[in-house]
Amino acid sequence: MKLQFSAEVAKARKGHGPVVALESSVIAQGLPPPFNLQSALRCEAAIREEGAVPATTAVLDGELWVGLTGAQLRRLSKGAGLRKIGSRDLAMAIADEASGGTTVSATCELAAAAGIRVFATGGLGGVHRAVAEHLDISQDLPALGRFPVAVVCAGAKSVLDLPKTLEVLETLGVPVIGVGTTELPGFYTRHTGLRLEHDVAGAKQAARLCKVRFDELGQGGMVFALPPPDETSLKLAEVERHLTAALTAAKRRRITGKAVTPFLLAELSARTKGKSLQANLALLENNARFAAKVAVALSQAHG
Ligand code: PSU
Ligand code: MN
Repeated sequence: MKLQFSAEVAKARKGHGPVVALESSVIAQGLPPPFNLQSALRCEAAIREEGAVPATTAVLDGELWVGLTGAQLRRLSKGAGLRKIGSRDLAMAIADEASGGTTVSATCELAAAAGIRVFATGGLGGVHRAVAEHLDISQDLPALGRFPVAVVCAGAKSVLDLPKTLEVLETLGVPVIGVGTTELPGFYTRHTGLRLEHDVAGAKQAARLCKVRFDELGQGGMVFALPPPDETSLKLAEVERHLTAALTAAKRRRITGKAVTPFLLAELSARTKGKSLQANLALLENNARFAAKVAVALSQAHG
C-alpha cells in the first residue's frame, strides 16, 4: 500500500518513536464546524503533550495520508465534497482521486499498513438498533477483527444496540477491555450496565496486552474502552429519551446506510442543546491522551 506520511510521522517511524493514529470521518462528517477543527487540533495537541506523534489519516486527492499538516486538517474540516471513507470505499476513492474522512475501519487498515499499533477515536460503529429490519452493522467491527491495532474509544456510540455490538465483537474475536472500569461505557454515558470480562488499570498494562496480542500471538485488533469524562458525560435516561426521538426522525426522513450515524449524532446534539457535542469533544481528547500514553509505554517496552 502506498502511503504518504507527514514529516513528523515519517521522522517518528524512522526512530521507532510512539505514534497514535486518529480518524478523520469525525472531522469531515461527525462534528460540525468550527468544533471539528478545534477538536482535531486538541486531540493532536494532547498526543504531543504525552510525548507521542499524532497521525490523523485521510484520503486526499486519491492519496492515502498518515499524518496531516494544519492546512490538510483545515481542508477536511470544510466538509464540502468530502466522502465518508470506510475500508470498502478506499479503492474507489483512490481511483476517483477523491478526498474524504476515514472512518474507524479505514483508519485501522491504514494504521496497520503503517505499522501503527494504537488508534484513538470517539466511539466505535457497531450493530444499529432494530438490526433485523435493515441489517445495518458497521464495517468497523470486521475491520477490528482483521487489523492488529488497539482502538481506544469511549465504547460504541450510544445510538447503537450495545449488547448486540458486544456479541458481534466476541464472534469476531475482538477483546473489549475496560480502562479503570468493568462496565462498557456508552460513549455519552459512563454507565450502560453491560459487564466487561477484562479491564486494565492504566496505560502500562494496556501496552503489555498489545505486545502479547500483536507481537507474540500475531492476532487482530482489540478495543480499550474509557468512560467519558465525568463533567460532560450525560445520564443514560436522558440520552435514551432524545435518541428515541432522533431514531423516529431518521425513520421518517428515510435516512439509511452511511448517512445514519452522522444524522443521529447531529440530531442528538440539537436535542440535547449541544450537551452531547460537549461530551463528544471531551471524550475524544481524553481518548487521544490515553492512546498516547499506551503508545509511549509500548515504545519503551520495545526499548
Ligand atoms: N465517533 C464519533 N463521531 C463519528 C464517528 C465515530 O464520535 O463521526 C464515525 C467513525 O468514523 C465511525 C463511523 O467509524 O462514525 C461509523 O459509521 P457507520 O456506523 O456508518 O459505520
Ligand atoms: Mn452502517
